Amino acid sequence: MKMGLVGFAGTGKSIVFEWLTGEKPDPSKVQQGQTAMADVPDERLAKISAALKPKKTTYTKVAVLDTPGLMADERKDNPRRLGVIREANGMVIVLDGFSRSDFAGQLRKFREELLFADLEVVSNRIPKLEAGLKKAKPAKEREADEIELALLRRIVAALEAGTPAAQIGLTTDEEKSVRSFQLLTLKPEIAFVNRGDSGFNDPLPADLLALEPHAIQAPVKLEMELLALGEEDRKAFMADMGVTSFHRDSTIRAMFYGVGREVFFTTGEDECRTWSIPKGCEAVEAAGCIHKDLGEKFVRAIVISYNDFVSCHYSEKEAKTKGLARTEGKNYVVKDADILHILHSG
Ligand SMILES: Nc1nc2c(ncn2[C@@H]2O[C@H](COP(=O)(O)OP(=O)(O)OP(=O)(O)O)[C@@H](O)[C@H]2O)c(=O)[nH]1
Ligand SMILES: [Mg+2]
Repeated sequence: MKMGLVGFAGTGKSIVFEWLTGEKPDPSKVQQGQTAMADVPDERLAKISAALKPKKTTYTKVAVLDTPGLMADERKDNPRRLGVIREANGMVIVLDGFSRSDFAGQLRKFREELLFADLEVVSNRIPKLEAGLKKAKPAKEREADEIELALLRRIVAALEAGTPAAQIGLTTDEEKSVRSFQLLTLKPEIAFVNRGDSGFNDPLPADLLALEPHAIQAPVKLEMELLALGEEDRKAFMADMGVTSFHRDSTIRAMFYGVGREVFFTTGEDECRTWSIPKGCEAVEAAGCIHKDLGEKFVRAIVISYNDFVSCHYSEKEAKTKGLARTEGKNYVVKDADILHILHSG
């Protein structure tokens, strides 16, 4: 799962990257984008591990991608800069909240760049299809090209009217047929306000939340400076600055859940861990996330919901005795935080 940090130049993407991953991006590699991993924190797994004391505790990770900033005036080069993000599953739009207060305006302007970049990719393809249709070709191919052309024209019209591809109502088949474009306006996004040393306890303005209800904020630079201090100094400065909590963990979780991922747990003496799955996935697919073989040789799953596991003192045995460990088949839809024990053949 890869999340791109995107935004106009100087909004603090690289600082956010370091805050989230603990790694400093190399300034000489800005143009091609840089990736580092971050654990997705999970208090529930921390509690499971505290109780079961496995040899190892493993959190699922997200890959965080730092990208080159866009130019607000020299727009021509922006689609190329955005090319770095095409392979990401979603994006975090970083807004300057330390030297500016027009968050909604910044977000609106950035989204225009996404529309513009998608428009360029899709409209480049149209003349090629049109030219191809003028030549003789088998009826089946012609029909497929005509369908694609109509779809692309529909997308172009929508983008030109300011509608992101995600809001056109594409069918699953249509989405498949435009997958190779890796449209930016089809990707899930959240807005992140990178606050300065003040204002970070204020609620986000309503005009921003109207555009992006899941927008989040944190004073990134300040939090990094505080985290670098010794405990006593940190406490004193936190009280001084009005910082009551740190936002790194909740930000990574918002990024993870914001693109439609969830987790399930596996537990054991050797290892307890979280596994990343798409929301609504079936047990057999979840098993395949652990290991391809486990998906192929899936027989059934023993499922305990997290709350039941807690009430059973983190014991599968106790859950079984109390009838709280369900036996589920391939098509069981896994819920966030289910504890799964996959039984397999061979
Ligand atoms: N005061 C203040 N300055 C910040 C904050 N975040 C970033 N900056 C400053 O903004 C400038 C740009 O930060 P970067 O993290 O390099 O921004 P960027 O978005 O990666 O920039 P590009 O890669 O050029 O697009 C630096 O001089 C930072 O010190 C903040 O929270 N407070
Ligand atoms: Mg940068």
